[in-house]
Amino acid sequence: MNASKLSLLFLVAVCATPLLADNMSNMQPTAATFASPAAKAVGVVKEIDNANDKITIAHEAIASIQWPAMTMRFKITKATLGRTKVGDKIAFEFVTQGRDSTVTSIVAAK
Ligand SMILES: [Cu+2]
Repeated sequence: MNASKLSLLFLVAVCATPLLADNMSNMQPTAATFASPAAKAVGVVKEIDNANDKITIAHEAIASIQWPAMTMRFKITKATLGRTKVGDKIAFEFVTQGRDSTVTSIVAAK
């Protein structure tokens, strides 16, 4: 078998693997399957709802996803929230899935 046949076989093997994985996971889509790519934004924390794992952020316009500035609620885990408190100015990343937007990271902003 020559080198080009070998590399073709390799290519076929690599391409087939994700298809198999997709079929296996069809019955139970994960969050990652439908989530948009992470968007970055800057805003001020208006409210933290610990009981419901939600945070309200007055965020600036987000050009990458064509969102205007607004105040809205995001889902957030306590681990991601960390020591964030009301009044903090933050730079954060989030993903949107259906009607839910979930904050995936937060750092203090100047
Ligand atoms: Cu918004």
